[in-house]
Amino acid sequence: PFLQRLLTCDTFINDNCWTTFIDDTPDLFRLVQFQNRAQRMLGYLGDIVVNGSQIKGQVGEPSFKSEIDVPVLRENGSSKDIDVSAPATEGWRKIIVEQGPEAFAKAVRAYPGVLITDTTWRDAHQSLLATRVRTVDLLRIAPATSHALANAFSLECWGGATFDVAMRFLHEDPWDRLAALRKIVPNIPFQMLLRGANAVGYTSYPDNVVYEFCDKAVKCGMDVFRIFDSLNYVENMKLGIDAVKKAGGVVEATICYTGDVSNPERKKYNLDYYVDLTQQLVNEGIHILGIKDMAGLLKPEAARLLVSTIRAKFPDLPIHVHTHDTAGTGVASMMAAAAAGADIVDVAIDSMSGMTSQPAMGAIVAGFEQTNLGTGIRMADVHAINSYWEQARLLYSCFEANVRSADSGVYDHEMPGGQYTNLMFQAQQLGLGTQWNQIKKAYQEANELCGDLVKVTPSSKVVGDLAQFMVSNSLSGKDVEERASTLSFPTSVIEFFQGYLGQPHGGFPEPLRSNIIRDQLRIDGRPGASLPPLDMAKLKQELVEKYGSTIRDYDVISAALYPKVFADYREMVNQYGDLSVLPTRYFLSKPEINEEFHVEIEEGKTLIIKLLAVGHLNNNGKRDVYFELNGEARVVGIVDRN
Ligand code: 3PY
Ligand code: ZN
Repeated sequence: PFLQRLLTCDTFINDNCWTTFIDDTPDLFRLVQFQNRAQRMLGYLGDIVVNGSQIKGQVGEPSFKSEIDVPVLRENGSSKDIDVSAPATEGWRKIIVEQGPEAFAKAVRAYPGVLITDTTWRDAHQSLLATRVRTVDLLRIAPATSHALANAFSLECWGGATFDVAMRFLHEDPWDRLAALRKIVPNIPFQMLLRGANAVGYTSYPDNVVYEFCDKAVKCGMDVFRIFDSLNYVENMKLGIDAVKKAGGVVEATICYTGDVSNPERKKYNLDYYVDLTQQLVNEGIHILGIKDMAGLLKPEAARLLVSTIRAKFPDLPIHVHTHDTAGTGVASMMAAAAAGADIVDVAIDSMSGMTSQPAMGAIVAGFEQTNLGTGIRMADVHAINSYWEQARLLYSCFEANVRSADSGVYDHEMPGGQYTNLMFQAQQLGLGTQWNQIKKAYQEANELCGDLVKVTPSSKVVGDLAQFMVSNSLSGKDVEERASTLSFPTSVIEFFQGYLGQPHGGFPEPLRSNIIRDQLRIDGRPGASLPPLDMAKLKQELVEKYGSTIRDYDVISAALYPKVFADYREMVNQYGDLSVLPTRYFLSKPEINEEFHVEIEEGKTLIIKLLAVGHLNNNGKRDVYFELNGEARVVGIVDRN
């Protein structure tokens, strides 16, 4: 009975007598801990059985119901399997580790072909599947990827929305993801998206938080930082650039592309604007220039003009181009960019590519074969890796936004790829789904009202919120202008006009700005400059008091960036344990009765679980859910919230 009490009572673990009990009986302690973790996991599974998945954004269940087959790679021209049990030894990361970022940039620039970045592990699923791909599914394909993409410039695997979504919706730790992937893929550089002074958040943070974040990201295994600002406001970017440099990372400072440089009528964001911006970034001592076409507006001719102009002025600067395939021009634009002198282009594995995601890896790799711009990637390997992602995409089908075709209307509304699917989903949630066309039109009008902005997280949210506000309240652009001083605008819109994101190119439109912010604060410089440093030591102490001595410096950064999200995440861990190890199918949907499945909770420790039965609703509003766990019967009482 004593042991039984221990098994079912989490809080008892904090009692002092428990500590001596641990010392006296270590084997029993490990057993109890194991049982405890197992019981908590059954709590999560029982909840799904009774109440269904609570993961935000999920509609229905995964349409893939079996184990994903992990592909086998074969040696060139033979049927011999490549052994992927150990990582590949060749790869571009060696140069970063052995010689540093400058030598790496030089070697990349000197490479005769074109290199690829695979975005499958970050932007592709952010743009197609609401960023919901879990660590466990990345880890399974990581060993083969280390070999198949050994000549890739980088794997984009972190940053952007992945950081908060991991904790907020997937209940897993973003740092653990990075470290685990790094262990399996030591040879290919890892790349992340850093939102300048906003780090991986949506607002400016105190400078010391950005420095700490970058330092820890490098220590955890990050190599290349694509640093941008949502208004191309260089003051915000300088902070990110300096932080990455101090941390020892590769600085890929990035200009966000909007407008159309191939159209002489579009004057605000013309070639001069981008060349001037590049010069300002080069002055900061960057390693690589990123061109971030977040909405897919870079038509092939525009790509040719932009890249060849920058190439001519900055012959030694490696250029890396990112696009989204929303209109369907992605492959053509990336090939035009490479022909004009870009060194690296972004692609996603075929089954995670196209539409709001990046152009298809297979199309681009094949497109460059037999040219002098080969990628060093074998088509057979692309196909092998793709077979995994074809299945994985079905596993995450319940997060599909159901974008089914290209949309060249993007040249008018200019929505970034990630936001396109997101807004479409939100429009449906708000009951505005039938008015999707109106939202797109309103988005265009909202952008014009804001003065024609660079639109990317978080400035894209401002335009999106304003567009939704206009549609919900049946307001035209003219109505907004005329009634601005009396309307209750969304907070994001007010804060943008106050200057909380930074200064937009060409300034704020007046009198709209004054009418919207009225007598509230105006910020005229870098918004984060006035924020006092965050006392990280104090925060750590508070976290240790709350969660115990296992708090790491990484957790302190998570809590500094996302206090509420981190607290909620820890609460989930406290209740259910480490959910990241649960296979995705059972994380998102209940098992069938009598279906047996395995969960490896740590190396060498596997739970064999079977759902046996679900009981009647009892007087406490609970149901008993019966499982078999490693051959023994277990029951968990679950509140029925239906
Ligand atoms: C992000 O900031 O998450 C983006 O993907 C912007 O394109
Ligand atoms: Zn993108």
